[in-house]
Amino acid sequence: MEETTQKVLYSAVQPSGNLTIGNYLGAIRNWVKLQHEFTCFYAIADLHAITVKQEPALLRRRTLELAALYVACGVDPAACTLYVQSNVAAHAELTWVLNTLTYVGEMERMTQFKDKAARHAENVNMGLMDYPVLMAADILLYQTQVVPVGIDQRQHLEIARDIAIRFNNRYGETFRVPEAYILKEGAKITSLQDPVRKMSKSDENPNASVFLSDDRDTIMRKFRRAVTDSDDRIVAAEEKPGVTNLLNIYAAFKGCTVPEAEKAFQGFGYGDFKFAVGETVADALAPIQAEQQRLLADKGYLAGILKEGAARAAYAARKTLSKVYRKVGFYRGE
Ligand code: ATP
Ligand code: LTN
Repeated sequence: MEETTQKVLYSAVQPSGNLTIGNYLGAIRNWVKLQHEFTCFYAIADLHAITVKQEPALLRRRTLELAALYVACGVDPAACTLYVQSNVAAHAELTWVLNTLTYVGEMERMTQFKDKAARHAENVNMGLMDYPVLMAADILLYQTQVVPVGIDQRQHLEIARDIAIRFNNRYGETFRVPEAYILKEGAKITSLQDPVRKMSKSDENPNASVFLSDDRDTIMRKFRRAVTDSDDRIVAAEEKPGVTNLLNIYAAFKGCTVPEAEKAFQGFGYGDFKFAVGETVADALAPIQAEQQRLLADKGYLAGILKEGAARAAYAARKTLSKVYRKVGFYRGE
């Protein structure tokens, strides 16, 4: 990776479950397009993942699977910095400092916190509440300008900006204030069963989400069962969330616009439409799945990439962290 004046871009996904086509279209796929335009840091957010209960062996396995998936999707480890969040201590260290600039009340108001606290009522831990501050630390450590995420993360981005501005006001210019980068296509893929809700890796209904690991039969079955509505028009419209979602998915995988997708399905019935969307998705995922398996067979290669990524990330992060420690008045020896 060359040192240039390219803008810095940061993003991450949690290894907290099987990834869905929502994660792919909303996040990872865009990373690939952006990796040559920006200086990119792509992380596997395992510190975030443990804010809900994880099985340790599974977390470790999913971390490696996610690394393989990034690469299989086209993230080029030579063009960007790909690493595991917990391998860079600066994330936890900066979080502590930023915590002192963040108010309990504003964390309690975060939509994702409220949702997750309701879903995991038995485990509303401090980490769950602190999640946005850790995410702010991730972003701010690298002097990030651009953060490509799905629309559900917008509120977290706002908080990261607020914290950066607050720190800069109190201690002097230290952090760059990041911008969200939310692409229209794929920004919000919704559940196949309840198409007003986002498609989520942790949905209890197995038919609601299409996973990147699903085989062709499973994908076809899930699309066959996808909720549409009672008329038979294949158009995107607010009152037709199911059909709109399928059109969005189709357009995103085909690389066409939604109006083009509507045109392609003129005269189709819902059955044939859902079949065609399923085929498109299965065709797009097959090569990614094959490549992920190939990579997972070579653990040494993946370990090497992650080790090098962590070293590069740690170097960049340390620069910002040292500055922060100096600004807040920590004794640094002399
Ligand atoms: P969980 O449902 O377990 O909370 P998640 O599916 O939201 O997790 P994350 O790891 O939190 O997954 O998110 C990874 C990235 O995928 C984020 O950039 C997020 O905005 C994006 N993303 C998640 N779900 C969708 C979706 N349905 N549509 C578009 N983007 C999404
Ligand atoms: N919370 C994010 C994952 C994440 C992230 C980040 C995204 C952790 N750290 C920094 C962008 C920038 C999510 O998508 N659920």
